[in-house]
Amino acid sequence: MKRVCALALCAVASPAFANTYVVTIEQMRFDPPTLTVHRGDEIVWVNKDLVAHTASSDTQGFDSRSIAAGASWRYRAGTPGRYTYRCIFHPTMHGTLTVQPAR
Ligand SMILES: [Cu+2]
Repeated sequence: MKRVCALALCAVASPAFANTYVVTIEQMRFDPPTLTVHRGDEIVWVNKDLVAHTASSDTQGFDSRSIAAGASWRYRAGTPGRYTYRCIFHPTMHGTLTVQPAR
């Protein structure tokens, strides 16, 4: 959690009160697997594996497309709701992003 806070401080430029959260993809897992943010916050999925992954909402929420090994993908949380997501390459990889209304 410390690392997340440090990053949030670095990236908190805009908009006011928005935070940045990091989801690490490592060993075929999203870490943390569940995350709650507020509308306007940014989530960065960082792929530390040696293969490509995606963070693809099971509904129409968001889709990173392929995140190459060592790359990352940034998403600003929009419409509040609970979004389950997966890696389209590896069906065992699941995560949940909950977006609450803006602060
Ligand atoms: Cu994957």
